[in-house]
Amino acid sequence: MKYNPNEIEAKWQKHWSENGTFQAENNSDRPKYYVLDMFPYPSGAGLHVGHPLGYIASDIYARFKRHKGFNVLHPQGYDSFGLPAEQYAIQTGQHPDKTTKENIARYRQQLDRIGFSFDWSREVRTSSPDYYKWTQWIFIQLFESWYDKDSDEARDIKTLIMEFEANGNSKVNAVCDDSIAAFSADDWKSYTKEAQERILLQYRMTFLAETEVNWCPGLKTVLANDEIVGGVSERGGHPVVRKKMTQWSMRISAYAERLLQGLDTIDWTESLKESQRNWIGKSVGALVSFKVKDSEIEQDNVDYILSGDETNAYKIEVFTTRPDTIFGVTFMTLAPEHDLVAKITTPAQKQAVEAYIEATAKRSERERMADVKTISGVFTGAYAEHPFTKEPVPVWIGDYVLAGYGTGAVMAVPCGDERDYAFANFYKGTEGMPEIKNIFDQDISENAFGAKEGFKLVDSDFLNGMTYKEASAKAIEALEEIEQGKGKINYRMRDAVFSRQRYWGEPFPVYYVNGLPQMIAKQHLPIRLPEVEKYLPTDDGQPPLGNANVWAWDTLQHAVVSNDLIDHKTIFPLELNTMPGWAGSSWYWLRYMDAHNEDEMVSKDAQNYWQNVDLYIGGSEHATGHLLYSRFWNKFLKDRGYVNQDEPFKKLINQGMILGMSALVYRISGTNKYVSKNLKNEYDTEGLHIDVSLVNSSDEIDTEKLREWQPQFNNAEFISENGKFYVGREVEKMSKRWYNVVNPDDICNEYGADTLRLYEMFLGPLEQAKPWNTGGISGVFGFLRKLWRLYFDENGLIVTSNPASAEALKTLHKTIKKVNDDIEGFSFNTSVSQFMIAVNELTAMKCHERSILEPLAILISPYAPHIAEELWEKLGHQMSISTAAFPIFNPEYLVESNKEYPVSFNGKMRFTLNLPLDLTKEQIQEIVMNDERTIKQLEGRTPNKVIIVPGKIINLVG
Ligand code: ANZ
Repeated sequence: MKYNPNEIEAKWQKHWSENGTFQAENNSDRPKYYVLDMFPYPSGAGLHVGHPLGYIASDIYARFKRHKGFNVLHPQGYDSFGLPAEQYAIQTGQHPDKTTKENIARYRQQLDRIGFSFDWSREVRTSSPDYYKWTQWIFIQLFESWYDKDSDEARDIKTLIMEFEANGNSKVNAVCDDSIAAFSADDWKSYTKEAQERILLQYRMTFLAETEVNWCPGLKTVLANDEIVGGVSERGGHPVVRKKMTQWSMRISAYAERLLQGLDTIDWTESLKESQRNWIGKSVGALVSFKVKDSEIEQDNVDYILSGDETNAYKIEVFTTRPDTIFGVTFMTLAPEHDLVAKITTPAQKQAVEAYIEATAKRSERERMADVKTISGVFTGAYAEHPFTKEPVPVWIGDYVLAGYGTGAVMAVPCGDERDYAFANFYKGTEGMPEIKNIFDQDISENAFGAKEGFKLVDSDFLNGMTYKEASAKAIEALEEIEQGKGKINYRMRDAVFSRQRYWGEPFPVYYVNGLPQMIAKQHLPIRLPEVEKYLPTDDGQPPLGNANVWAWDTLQHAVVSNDLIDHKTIFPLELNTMPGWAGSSWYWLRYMDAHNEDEMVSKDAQNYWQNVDLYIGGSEHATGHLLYSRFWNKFLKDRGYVNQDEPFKKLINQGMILGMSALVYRISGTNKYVSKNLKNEYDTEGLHIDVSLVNSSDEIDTEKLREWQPQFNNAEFISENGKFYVGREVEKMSKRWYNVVNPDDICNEYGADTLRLYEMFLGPLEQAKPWNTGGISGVFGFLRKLWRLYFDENGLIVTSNPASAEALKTLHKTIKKVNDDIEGFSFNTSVSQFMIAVNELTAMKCHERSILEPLAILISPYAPHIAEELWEKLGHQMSISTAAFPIFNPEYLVESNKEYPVSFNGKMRFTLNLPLDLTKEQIQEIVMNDERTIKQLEGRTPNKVIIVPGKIINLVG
């Protein structure tokens, strides 16, 4: 019987699907194990061999855990809202729902061919109304919540309203908008409903705010920071500018500290945790207030009055991580966008300041952060007052200060901060730039900045002689005393903008009454995406949903109705933005637990049983986007009692990228002549990518096929070497653009999915990036054929029930131990080598014993499940091999009973002798002396001495 992968694989894929073999149970006495993959975005290009790498690893682990007796949840679905489908729709007019469904069908076919043990009965699609109903519901929960800093959790907004009714807002310690005016209980009760709504909006976990956003004119949408790379949009590479817009935002900043602390409780790589820590960016320091000299505050600018201060002067508040350097303040710098700039600039400086502001508005925040070298700014003409010395401190504006960080203003200490130093030096000698104050007992040069442990303070009044830590604490104390400062922890992470000007995303369950947002009740969800004629924004700049004609909410019928009916009495306009790509992926792991529940996002029972994800495998590109947002929503849902675990993903592994092996032909510049690779240095050439499928395993191409491939080669001239034409190879990202994409379907057709799975693992350690090299694949295929031949010959099964030899048992148990340890340690590539060794050894032993070959099939089944099922069935089993227990390692079989002794004569090894280990020295000596080879070596002599170290050596001397 021959190994025929195509037949076997189709048979078992059908069997698994028809029998629901991998369906997880929500009620089980077995322990649970939840293995999750990052679900794919179903793009039009389909899968290439890089995509399934992580899925194969997680599938091996899931199958392994089933063998170990766990009830395994290993689901799959689609992250199916997103920009590419929308852009395709804009270009072709096809509804994104249609193309998305087609892409999903193709993905499903490709995934099925690889033999994954997914529980497809739980499939989710973020773009399906049954699913986004719950995304909308979560949004409503966020709207109905506020963050209480005292209990450090999100709470029902009703509790806040009760507090307002009882005590006003004076005792409320919330994460909320800045500068909310104080009000009493009586004030609150006297406010109109509308005024109350406006106040509440400043406290809600999701809120409408005029924010400065990254606006991408090319894509006509707002982008999140992590969607911008190098100042341009990640998709399409369009420029991004800053713009003020009213947007939905999420108060993720409320969770900054908990997101940071939670990292210590989960099993993720240090590098991943570090990127989250950096993103959250915790800074411990102080807020310090400086009064602006000779400034008279205007009546409507009460926000800027120092609390408890009667002087009526504007104040500049700064955030500093180095309060110890307060006596080193040489000047101050405000961000050009700072509200105070217009108020304090002197008439003489007005023109220069305005010109500068206009120039900087063109540069994006990203550019400004990255740009340490170009220092530029302008003096405002105003002076602040030093809180202790009362000396005047000139106030500048400069674009190295970011409006969105801290307070958007800094106290500039050139002796302690590199940028302040560069700035002071650049403007040295100009109006408003004093001499640099050095407050350290060391010389300051460009290389000596920062919190140097050894530095002591001088010229710093009550801080003299102290080091940085002591002085910081002392300075904060002193500032608190004069009510001009306090300790403050700052986080770099900003609240997350949640509105997108796109069509293909979740609609908000929101309508507007007098400009105030209202939520649609849960029982009327989902609010389905409306039909539109065009997927582009409207001509007057509204988002694409502005094109919809039926997009108004009838509060009596509880239905979406025609816009013509809007009367602002009972029928109101609906929100035109949609949710961002991360909305649907921030909770999908919960839905898999209870995918068909129509009444709840996930039932309590399902949550209690499945808890959270035990193992999550996916790409490292999601380190700060998806993985932070998911942790945020999970913590929020926990606060509100919908989930019971603090962290969604206990263990996380990033698979490395599989790179493509591009193929290049070399064209002589300015001609249509091409030269074989080794001749290219003789000419001035340029490399052109060609399709890797045209190249054979020796890097040779058939030039006739190349001519047919693309018209530019039709009439080309090829200069070959020795009648052969070779291409160059380069390792690059796998991409259609480089024609280096390998389709898993092709590998499955030629060798089968089991070979593909083994080979992807065999390429190298899971977490490393590695090039795809089709060359090695036939070796893996050969291995599977060899495995097959342990069980079958031409006539059929050759498995015997004879007892196994000690050697065969040793090979088996070595393999059990290795594979078990490898899978537990996620070292899948080394298991594949062990399988090859084992099969070679067993073949050499001619081992066909059932007691060896049955456990061997189980060992291999997580990696090559189809062949394993077939062997298992042919061995006479009725149940799927996935129900078989993982073989148990018995160390006794590894204990050596014999030793291959080296036998030496005067120190020279002449032959070896295999003897049982339990012989005495005397017994060994007797056997050695009687061995024919010894007699021959001694030629009749008697050795002076026979040295025997049992278990080690035999040496005859003399
Ligand atoms: C005085 C000082 C003296 C500072 C010194 C540093 C060294 P991190 O760690 O990133 O939080 N800063 C504050 N707000 C800023 C803004 N909006 N744009 C640019 N820079 C800003 O850094 C905090 C430090 O960065 C603050 O401490 C402030 O400069 C500056 F020897 O204040 B420091």
